[in-house]
Amino acid sequence: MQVRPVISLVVYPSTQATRLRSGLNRLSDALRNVGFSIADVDPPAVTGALKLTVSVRDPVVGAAGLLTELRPEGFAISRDPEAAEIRIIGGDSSGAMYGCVELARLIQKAGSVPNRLSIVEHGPQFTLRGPAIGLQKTFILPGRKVYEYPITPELFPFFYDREHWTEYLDFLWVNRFNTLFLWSGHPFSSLVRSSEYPDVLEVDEATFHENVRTYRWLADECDRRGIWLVQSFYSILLPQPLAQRHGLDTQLSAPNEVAADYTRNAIAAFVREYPNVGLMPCLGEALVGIENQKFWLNEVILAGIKAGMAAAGLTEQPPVVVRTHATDARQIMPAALKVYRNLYTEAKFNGESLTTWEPRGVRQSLHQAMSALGATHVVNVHILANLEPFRYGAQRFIRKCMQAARDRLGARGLHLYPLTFWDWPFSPDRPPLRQIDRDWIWFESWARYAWNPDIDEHEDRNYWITRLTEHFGSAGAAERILNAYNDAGECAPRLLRRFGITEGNRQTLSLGMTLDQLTAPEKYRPFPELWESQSPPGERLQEFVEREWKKLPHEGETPVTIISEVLDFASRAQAAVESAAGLVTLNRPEFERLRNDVHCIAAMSRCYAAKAKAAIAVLQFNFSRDVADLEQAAEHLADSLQHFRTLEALTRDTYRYANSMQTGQRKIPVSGGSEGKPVNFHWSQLLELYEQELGDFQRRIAAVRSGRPEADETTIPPLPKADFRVLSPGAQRYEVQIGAVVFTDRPAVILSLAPELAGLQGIRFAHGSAAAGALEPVE
Ligand code: ADA
Repeated sequence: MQVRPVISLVVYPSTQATRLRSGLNRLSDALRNVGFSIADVDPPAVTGALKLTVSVRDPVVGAAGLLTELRPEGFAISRDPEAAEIRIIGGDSSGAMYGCVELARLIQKAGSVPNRLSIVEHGPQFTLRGPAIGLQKTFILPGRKVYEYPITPELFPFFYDREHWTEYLDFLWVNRFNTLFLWSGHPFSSLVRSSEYPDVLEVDEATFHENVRTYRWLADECDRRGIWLVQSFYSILLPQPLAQRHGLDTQLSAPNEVAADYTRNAIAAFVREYPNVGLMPCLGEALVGIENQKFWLNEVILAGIKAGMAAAGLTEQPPVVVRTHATDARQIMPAALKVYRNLYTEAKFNGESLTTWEPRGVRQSLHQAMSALGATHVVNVHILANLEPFRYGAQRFIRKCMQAARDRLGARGLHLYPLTFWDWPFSPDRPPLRQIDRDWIWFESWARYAWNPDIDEHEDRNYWITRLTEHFGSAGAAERILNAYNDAGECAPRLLRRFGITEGNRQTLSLGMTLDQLTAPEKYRPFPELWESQSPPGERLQEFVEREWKKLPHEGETPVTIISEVLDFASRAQAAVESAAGLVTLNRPEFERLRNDVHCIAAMSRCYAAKAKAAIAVLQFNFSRDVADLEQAAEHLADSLQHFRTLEALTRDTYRYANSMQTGQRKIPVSGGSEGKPVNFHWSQLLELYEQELGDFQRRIAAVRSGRPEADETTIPPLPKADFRVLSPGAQRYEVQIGAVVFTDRPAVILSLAPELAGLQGIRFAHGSAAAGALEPVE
């Protein structure tokens, strides 16, 4: 008869925290899976049993030196070669839990208990590490405004899918994420009912009960894995039933008594209902004015939390993360810290894109000022408007970003968006994949470097090669794929920071830019922080050409250095992924998708490089007035279009969209459409625009050459802007620009534009009612 090996499990202290218990369960499962039976006795009752000692800071078990080295969440695992005892020591119960999870992972990977173990993880450098999940959609709901999405099974099936949550939370656990941020505009009317406002729910009764059950379950499941759930909300948002009853808008720019009383009660009820959940208020975008925001934080949000604590008998303050978005936390925090201790601050790392590991300028100062407040400061890697929709696994870039978050910004926390925020849990691929499958390397890289951004580079590279070998079957393929990920990942950050209009999701990088946006960005509300904060020092196109013309020296990055770097990275990435192709033995379909992405990034890079060259030639023409410059520009423009065609062909059947937020908020290269009617979200929808752009440009040159130049549009100034208010119900203001939707009830967009009109405000109304002679909607 075969004797099952026995593990004698000894735990100090024997009264175990929930998270340690769940770590032990996971470890026990792994041991059982490799054939062990578990006995909870000491000394081992069975001769020859392997002893496994798990302890939290226990001097009997941990050597004194080691104990002083282990910080919270840190752990050590040791086993002398072939010795009959394995020890796991945690710096705290989370640390002991992570030790168990790590040993379970090693056992699972090896298929047996390793004979020799010597692992010391002193503890993370970033104390708070968590991804975000949006309870938000790619589109705006009819009759609703931005961020207004009640939590229902129709809108968010994933919220109710416990199997998916379990898999996802286990994934976070293994990656040692200790926070999960849930984003919602106004979660309260889907999750709590206060006795003072029992009838303002925005979901039906059955959904409400299911929501409460699910949310409680989720908070408990998080807690079991040492993960702290944090709920975000915007200010001031009201439930529609309450707003309607009081004749108020659902989004308010200033407080009033009804809104304050309701919100205080809703937050108190939330704290009572879910005492272990943290809160993350966004004091803007609707609410404006520092005084208003201070009042709202202190007198409404924090007061609501304290009322909830009193009602629930809580003595420990739930954590509150204050975002610096549409507010200035430097002015908000001092007063708040006087009334509440457990506060964190949070600001975006590179805005709503990933552009540099050298953040500087005003944004760097803002982060530093917040770090100096004494509350833990968290960087938010927010929407990735320049990386969408492609895979991103440039661990080299990510590692430097985490070093920068610590050293240049003083942060000690990471709040990470998924690559496709507005469409969780799906990826943009056609057909959609799950983001946790597709983008495992995105999450794993950030988590790894949030734990320790200083891992030895050689050891680190080997780690990724091992991980990629697990995915693609051969070390040769893995090494080349890693190179491809790293090189491809250098392109989009450089392109946006040097040529872009904004780092915000007002721009989708991969859809390209018009020549006019490159040569005359001032017409498109450029956001200087992009190149003054979220980029190393350097020159924009106009500045570069002027210096060149005047023979002045250049400073920092220039369009020309970026063009050459990006082309070089793109070619290297393509060569690397192609050389991996013959070596891949596992997950072939995913490799093919990754391969296609690398080619997409290369086509996008070449498209930008050629267009930037065209822009340089056009800008040079402004000085030289030499038609040869325009002719050269036309050649580059034609080249750029060719690369866009390649990009379109590569994405036509492989992607559902380029960007996950498909609303009128998107302006560059063209508008995302009027509310509820997404347009221009796929390359195939933009091909015509770029073809027309080239045609127009060639016609202009022909006219110049023939001596009958069309009006030289570059010298025509836009008409002055007028101040006006839109009074007609149903009419909307919009920015007059190529791609803008001109009617509220038709998808027609502006295809070309007289320069006099660029940047003016237009009024959009319904075509149907206007044709019927009325501006107001006719039923
Ligand atoms: C911008 C962005 C939104 C959202 C917001 C925020 O307004 O366009 O999509 O991300 O920032 O909350 O930071």
